[in-house]
Amino acid sequence: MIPDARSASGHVDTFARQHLPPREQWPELLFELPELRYPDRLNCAAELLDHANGARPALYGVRGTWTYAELREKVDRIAHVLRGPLGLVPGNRVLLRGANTPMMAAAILAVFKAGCIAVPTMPLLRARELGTIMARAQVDAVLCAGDLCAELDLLPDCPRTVRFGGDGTQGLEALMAAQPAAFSPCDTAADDVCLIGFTSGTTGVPKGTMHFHRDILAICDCFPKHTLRAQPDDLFIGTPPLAFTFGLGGLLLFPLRIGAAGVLLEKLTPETLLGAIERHRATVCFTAPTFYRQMATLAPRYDLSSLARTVSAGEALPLATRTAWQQATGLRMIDGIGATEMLHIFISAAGDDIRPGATGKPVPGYRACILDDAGRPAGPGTIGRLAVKGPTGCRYLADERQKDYVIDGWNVTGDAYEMDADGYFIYRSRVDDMIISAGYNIAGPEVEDALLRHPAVAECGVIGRPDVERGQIVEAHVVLRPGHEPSPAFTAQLQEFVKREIAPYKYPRSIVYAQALPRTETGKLQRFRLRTQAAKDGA
Ligand code: 3UK
Repeated sequence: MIPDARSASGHVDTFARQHLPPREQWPELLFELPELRYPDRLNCAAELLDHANGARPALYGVRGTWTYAELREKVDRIAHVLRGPLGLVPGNRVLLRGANTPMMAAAILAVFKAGCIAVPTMPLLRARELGTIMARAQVDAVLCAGDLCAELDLLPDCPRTVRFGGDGTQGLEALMAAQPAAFSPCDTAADDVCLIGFTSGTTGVPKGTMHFHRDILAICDCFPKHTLRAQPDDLFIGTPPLAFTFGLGGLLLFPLRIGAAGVLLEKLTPETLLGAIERHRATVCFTAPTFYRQMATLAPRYDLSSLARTVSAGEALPLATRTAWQQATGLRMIDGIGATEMLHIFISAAGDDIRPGATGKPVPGYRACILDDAGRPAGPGTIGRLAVKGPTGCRYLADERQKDYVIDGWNVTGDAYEMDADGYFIYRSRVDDMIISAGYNIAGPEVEDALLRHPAVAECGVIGRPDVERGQIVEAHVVLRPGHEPSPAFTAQLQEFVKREIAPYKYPRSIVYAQALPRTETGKLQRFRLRTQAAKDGA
């Protein structure tokens, strides 16, 4: 299809097309790879489910396994519930709330198949945050896991809500039982919106990113196909919530696209994830760098021989964590940078292409460059803003911030990166997190990486603390491993250690000890919370 042409929408409710940014504010889209030339009419859930071998396993959960035939039947019955008893029409928004379970996955796919728009939300969100999302996406109905309904009850005008995950005698399961087992997919356009993914929003009002049916397939046909190179007999496992596009892709869409299977488990810890890998004999794991760091220490107690590939994303992978993981498991980590705006990973490397210290190269289907201060593409060796384009890209739901993310057709992610002479992209820091101390630019992650090489350091986060003399000073927030105690002498020892690892002017002049670091549900360190704390302490 011609990327700019729009075939007739399958939506009856035209909310999505009305709230897309104006076309001139979209990023440029690339469909150069032959596998990205999708037909004009496309329903991604039908593509993922309706051609599969029904006898093969699709999803594993604590309550058992669903084959592709079983998953498809659940999805079809839920789609009937949405369009029948719930009275929804194509284009309506359905908010989904639940932990990672096969039923949550089926509900998301059913929304796609019914031609509605899924608005998945993280389990830890509170009523106020849910209310904001409901208002922004003008949600028409809610599907909520029974154990997470309390927050919704606090909302004065929550749309019609159906609960799922009970004993099957009430709620969604009871409605499903009364519906036909097969649903013919809504005839949607490839560029009809099917997903509004809200950013985990470290600051400000969350942004809704709008994605099309073809985007769902495009992410499956880029990173997993060309970089991960997963196969039908792979078994995917990991922690990111399905409401985070890292998890939606890695644990659900990617396996389904190739007829493989995914394990969906809730409330995973490093220990229970390791146990689940061993029990299920999982082959592909998706999680955040901090999880791998903690798992590396525990790995010798588990049989992880089934694991063939592990993917790290969500934040920068410290070299120390890459090394620890490889020493513990023999596996070379596939680091990949993705973003909710881009839907999934767009720079990565696997196997012999991995260069420790670099994220990798643009995933086939994507292009990337570094923009200098003047906004022009810079050559190797310049630290600047990372810019990317590909088949997917940023389209915020009615949001002024579209103009900040898309510049001259490039998606500008807010990350400071550098490209080397071989075209590898090296992460430095978030643009806003760059520390400027006495005129020096210091990237916090580099100091973190040095600290993480000290055997007593479990976790750390490095920020700039306001300072009269130097503007900012480097401050490290450190969690020690069991058996180590903070003391002034130990602080001096850590500082000396860093000075030996990296240029001495980068050493943390202040070290604060903590029991844990503030993180989002997606595993990201909340540096702004460390900074507010530093500002408070200073006042
Ligand atoms: C940071 C990384 C360095 C980076 C995501 C994979 O994280 C995801 O989406 P978000 O919208 O955040 C995007 C931002 O997170 N980041 C992510 N991965 C890396 N920084 N190295 C990495 N490997 O600042 C980026 O701009 O929450 C990740 C797939 C889907 C996703 N949504």
